[in-house]
Amino acid sequence: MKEQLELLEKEAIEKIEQTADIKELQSIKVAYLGKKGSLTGVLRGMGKLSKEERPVIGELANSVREAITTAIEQKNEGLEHAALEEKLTDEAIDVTLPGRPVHAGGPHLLTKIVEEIEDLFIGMGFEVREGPEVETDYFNFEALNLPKDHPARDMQDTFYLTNELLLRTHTSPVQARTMQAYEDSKSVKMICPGKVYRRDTDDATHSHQFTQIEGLYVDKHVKMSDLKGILDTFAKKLFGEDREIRLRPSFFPFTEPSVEMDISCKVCNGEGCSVCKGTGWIEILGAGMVHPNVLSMAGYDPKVYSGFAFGMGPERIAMLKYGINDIRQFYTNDIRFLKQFHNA
Ligand code: 2U9
Repeated sequence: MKEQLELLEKEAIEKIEQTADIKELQSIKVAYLGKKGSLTGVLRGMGKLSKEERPVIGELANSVREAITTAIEQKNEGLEHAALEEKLTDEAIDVTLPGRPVHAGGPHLLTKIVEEIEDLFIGMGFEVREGPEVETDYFNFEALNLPKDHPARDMQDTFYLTNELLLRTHTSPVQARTMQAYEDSKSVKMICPGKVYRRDTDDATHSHQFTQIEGLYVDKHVKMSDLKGILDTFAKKLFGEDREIRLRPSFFPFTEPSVEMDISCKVCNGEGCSVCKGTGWIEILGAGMVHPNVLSMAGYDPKVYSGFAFGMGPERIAMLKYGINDIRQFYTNDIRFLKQFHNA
């Protein structure tokens, strides 16, 4: 039995050293030291030994168990350490490697243009107000001197939710609401950006939904020259100090007199080219002195109060500024188009 125990120890130690797998190591432990293990098997024969031999074999058996247990623990430690090393190398992060590019988004070009224009007018003392896109027929049309069945309504056809509710065709109702809200007629100096709707078929220059920024200044003694001053400052700040503006007579139901504002063409500096269709001028916005009907409907006495108003389309301004030839690109969310302006 002594030889058996020594052979068993030698054999166990060999197997322990050869194994490279923690699981296999576990099965070796069971195979040798387990309840049904070979060491236990040998020891079952202890009964046949003489009483002299029993303590000797008993001690040898314990030292064999010790030796095998120690060998298994050391091997296990070694294997766990090796596994950790491997894990550390596999998962080692080479901090010198460049990080994964984080694609930072950016404001949509339209948002940038609207905020740029807002900042210009805030700088001239205008407050920014917003209002509902679903409007009543009264505030979208009647309050703007467009009574029911007025032909000019056809130029601003829109989407109706009911006979009285519609998607606003301009942001003017916000100005009308603001004036109406003032019990005692107070001066109003505001701009109103926002989405507006027209029942138009989308093409390169028309979209059923687009953006507008309108402005209104109502107080005592507001004159056309005030409007011209504000518009000249706006144009020079947005398009460049070297740009000239010109006002051309026009018509809007809610302003009288009405004008279109042009700026001198940057490409040909006023000589005339394809961009300005040979005119040397590029139309930017419409404006005018607030129509007395609009003032009185809002509770302002047109003999005491006067005002000017203007309206522009940020898409058009962005298309001019960046040479964009199709208004639909603002809404089709093509990242190749949008990301061009992230750092613009
Ligand atoms: C009130 C009184 C008057 C707003 C104005 C324009 C001229 C104008 C166009 C710009 C681009 C429409 O989207 S567009 O084609 N708008 O030219 N808008 S005056 O006049 C007002 C507004 C509110 C109470």
